[in-house]
Amino acid sequence: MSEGRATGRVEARFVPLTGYRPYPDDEMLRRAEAFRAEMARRRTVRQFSDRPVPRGVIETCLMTAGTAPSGANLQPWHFVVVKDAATKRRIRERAEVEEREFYRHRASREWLDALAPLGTDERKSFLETAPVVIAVFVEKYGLRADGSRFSTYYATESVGLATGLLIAAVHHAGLVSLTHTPSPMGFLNEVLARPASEKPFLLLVVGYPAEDAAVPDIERKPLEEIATFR
Ligand code: IYR
Repeated sequence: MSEGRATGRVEARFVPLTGYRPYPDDEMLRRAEAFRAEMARRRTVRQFSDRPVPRGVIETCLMTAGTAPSGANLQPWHFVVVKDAATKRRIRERAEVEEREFYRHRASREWLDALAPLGTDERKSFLETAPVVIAVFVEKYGLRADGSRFSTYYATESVGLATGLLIAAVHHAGLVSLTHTPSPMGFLNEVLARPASEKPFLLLVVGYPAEDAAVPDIERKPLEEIATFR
């Protein structure tokens, strides 16, 4: 008898790994390089066109995000896709209140110095101009239909991974994005009617770049600086 504790434990079930595709070394290297080059073209953009984006593209990119690995496969993420002008305006208004505080009082001199090369400030007009603002939430704990709670694990890490895939998917599809983290952003629960079990993670602003979009002249660290081999 090995019933274990009375947890209602579900047995692991396995299926063959049918999705894996092996490549010869030279092809692997070509693929790795092609993907590196594709991702290296991605830039965070702060000036958006108001041109609408196809709904199916956003839906498909969200499904890509949903393929991320997660703690105990609990997939502790929720994405609210905001296109409605009035809701975007409310998010902008609330975000700018916090950002004004941040830039004028809360941020340390060191923090403002670190941000200086990016040219950011308290004005967040992109929250209204861009056609889509995706609010990403972390399920700090799960809620069953009867209102009882269950634990999630590595929830923040999991949502970080999903958001990375979302950013890559949006770029790959031919759109640009901006990760925006108004601080604090608890107001998003109120504006978007999300439960207290969910904590805002970030806003991903998505759309086409404005005609005259410009990006900071900054560089990525070389491999030797970001990796150690031993
Ligand atoms: N949340 C502010 C400040 C800000 C902070 C970091 I760290 C950035 O990389 C960029 C901005 C804002 O969004 O402007």
